[in-house]
Amino acid sequence: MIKRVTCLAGGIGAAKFLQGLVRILPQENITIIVNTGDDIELYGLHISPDPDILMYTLAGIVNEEKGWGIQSDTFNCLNMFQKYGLETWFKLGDKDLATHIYRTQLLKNGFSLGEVTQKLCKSLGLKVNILPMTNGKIAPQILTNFGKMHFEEYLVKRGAKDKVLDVIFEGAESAHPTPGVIESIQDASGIIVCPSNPIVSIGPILAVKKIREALKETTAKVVAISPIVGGGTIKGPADKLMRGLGLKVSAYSVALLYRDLLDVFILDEVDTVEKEKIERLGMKAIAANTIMRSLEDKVELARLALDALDPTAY
Ligand code: FO1
Repeated sequence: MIKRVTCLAGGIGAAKFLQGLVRILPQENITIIVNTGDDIELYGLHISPDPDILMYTLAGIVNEEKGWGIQSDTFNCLNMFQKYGLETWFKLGDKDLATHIYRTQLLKNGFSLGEVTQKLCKSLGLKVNILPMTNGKIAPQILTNFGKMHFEEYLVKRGAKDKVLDVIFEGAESAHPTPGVIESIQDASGIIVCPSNPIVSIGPILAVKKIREALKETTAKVVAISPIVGGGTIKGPADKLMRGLGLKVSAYSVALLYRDLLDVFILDEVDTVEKEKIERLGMKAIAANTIMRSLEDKVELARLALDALDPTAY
């Protein structure tokens, strides 16, 4: 069995998958390179949606219904902001705000985003190694018929209703991987690309040149799980973004985006017809249930990914 894995992750889809993975592997053996492209500054605070979604989920405190935020949180601070006439479209709960205040304070005191994330994880009792993809800034800008905007503005403030024309990765050229990221790819016995948005979650991670290079060079097997099922998304705007970029919304399109990196691609059983076409891209394709409704589904999918990474398995 695979011993040490490194995962590439966005928010909600990845968090569900990782809930299964931590039931199989010791947390200490898992490194997660997480997207920080959704990071946003609001009220002078540094918000890191994807790292927080992973942290809260794995710590068992996430609002399960939404997939983000903290369970039973209150919104007193946000209500007060509203009284002061501030914009409150991004729903930050009181407990969640504590994370952002502490993160911002640590960043101000000279800690890097990677160090801050480590501190937060430790305080929440986590032993997984969550590494922001970069300590720098890569903010994908969504170019729409309404203008260019931050991803959260496109998704939350404007409800993903604008026509997407392009996605621009500002800052990607000059971004460096967070210390430990490249080593985690080189030392892993297998790499998993979680079922996350390929454009704005995995896209920004792969836009960091050295990360993409390390993934190409690693001798460990790389498996990806399709976030696209039956020509649509389970959650989030991946379909709209893919369409905006001129891509067909299919598991095949996701495999095509990752083709230079992958050994194995897991697609949903409803998309079995795409299997052969995907294998012609030069990777093994496995059709299985990828919808994670229960904990058993999550564990089963994680086990399938681990088995697919095991070089002794085939
Ligand atoms: N998503 C929403 O749809 N509405 C929100 O108001 C919202 C607030 C929020 C606050 C903290 C956080 O960590 C995540 C939050 N999200 C919210 C989720 C987030 O917008 C996206 O799902 C991720 O950025 C995509 O992975």
